[in-house]
Amino acid sequence: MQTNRADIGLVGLAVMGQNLALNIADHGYTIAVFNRNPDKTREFIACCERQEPSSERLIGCVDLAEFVRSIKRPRKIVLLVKAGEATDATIEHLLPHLEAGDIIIDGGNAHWQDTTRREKRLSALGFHFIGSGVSGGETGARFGPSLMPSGTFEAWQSLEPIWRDIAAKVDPDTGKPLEGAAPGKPIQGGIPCTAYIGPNGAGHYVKMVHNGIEYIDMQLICEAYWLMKNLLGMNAGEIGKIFEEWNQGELSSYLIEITGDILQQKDPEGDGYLVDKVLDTAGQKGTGLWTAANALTLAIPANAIAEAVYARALSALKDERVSASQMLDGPVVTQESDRKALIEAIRNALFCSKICAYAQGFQLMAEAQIEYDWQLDFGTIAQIWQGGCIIRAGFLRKITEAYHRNPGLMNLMLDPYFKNALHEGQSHWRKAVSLAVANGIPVPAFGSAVAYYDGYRSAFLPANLLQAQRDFFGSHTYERTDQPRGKFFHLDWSSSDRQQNEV
Ligand code: NBP
Repeated sequence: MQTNRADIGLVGLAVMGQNLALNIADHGYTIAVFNRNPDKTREFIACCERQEPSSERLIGCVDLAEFVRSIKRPRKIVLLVKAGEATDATIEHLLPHLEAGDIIIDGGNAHWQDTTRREKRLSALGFHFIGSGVSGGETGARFGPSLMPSGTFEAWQSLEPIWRDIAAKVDPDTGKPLEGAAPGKPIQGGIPCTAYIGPNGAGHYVKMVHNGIEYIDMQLICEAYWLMKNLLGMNAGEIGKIFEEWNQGELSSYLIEITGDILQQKDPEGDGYLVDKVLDTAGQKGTGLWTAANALTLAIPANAIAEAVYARALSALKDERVSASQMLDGPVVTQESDRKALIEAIRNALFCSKICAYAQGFQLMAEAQIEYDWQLDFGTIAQIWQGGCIIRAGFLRKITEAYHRNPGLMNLMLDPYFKNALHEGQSHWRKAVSLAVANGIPVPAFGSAVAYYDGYRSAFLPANLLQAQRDFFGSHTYERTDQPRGKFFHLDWSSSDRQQNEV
């Protein structure tokens, strides 16, 4: 084995690691690969030698010391192992073999606080640690993922050429993902969907918010489908065609595109459409939950994102729902006669709700950067998401433009483009939500998005009463509308003289 030959190393040869290694090799880099179970390494190398044009740039290692020695210094070692304990275990095994200045890059779905903890520990030992969100699943890893790296800027500069090469690319003129990559034939040119996000856990934080947005994007699409099915009696194939049409307009996105395909898929094992036979219980891996929990911690109203997590939880209560459906009554569903008008109302409900959901995600990141001492570039983050990842959409280019117009934008809904869209779409949006409620069709994400919009645009909310209640039972004090902010009062609500005191 010739030492110091590989440009980069990678540990973890499951689906993501194998595909990312091949992507890196396709871009002309020599890469050493290692897996805990050596048989996987041997199988991977043997398989690549049979069918991969870039296989000569792969160095399979079954010994960890030999793997580390094979990499040029300062070493760059990508981890794509199961997130959590496996990542810590892999780092511990690697440490005795590393030298000062070497860089570990965790591409797993780590919780951002774990990344911050690991970065702190490794930098104290003289190593660099980059946490890089990787989005796009297996195909993204192979032909261009969206990459969200953070750590020291020095370490990023060392990794940057490779990360920019392997990332998804978008057309600089249209913002559309450049497609057509094949084994040994990567995309040339275009804007790479990666950029330095910030220090310590910032990259994994942004990846977490991406996943939270992915949850709500998917839930909103499901609610649009459910309304067309229940209020218009359309079958899956017909609804799939509507999604195909929507994919030509402002809703154009990967998720709308695959929804059109999914809905038109016939059941390969019988009559009708496959989606009608898929059991209505959705799983989750936790990143949506992390986003919602962090929003609660930071007191940011990301209610639509949280609703998407709850919607999956409710879907999982299948047996309870089946029982309850026999016991709890609701209204009789009245089908709408004006199909064209309702479809347009649902399209607007989807678009307006999507604006609110993204506004919530970006507002959460805006608060996080203050709380965790980062400086996030929101226009760039939206650009990184334009290609490679699951939420890729034309819509994200509008977000990039909004933050370029006004880097200090307080809320996405206040940008002229999005404000206009909300103003134009809101009567349809309200109609769709009202019809859903009147007919007993659950639309938690549409409903919470419209409540967010109405709450955010309200100069007054009933929190006056709420704060008075808090003062009544807990002496929590209140401010007065006719006094300057910061002056607090308390009333002894239950005593006979009810004196108000400034506190
Ligand atoms: P998995 O998440 O299924 O992890 C399997 C890999 O982890 C194998 O290489 C396995 O080695 C290794 N591993 C385990 Br398990 N425990 C280990 C330990 N204690 N020490 C060393 N290695 C250990 O693989 P994946 O689906 O390819 O995902 C890899 C990472 O990328 C994960 O963090 C995942 O969350 C993230 N991610 C996945 C996707 C996706 O679409 N799948 C997308 C984006 C990010 P072994 O072969 O010896 O058991």
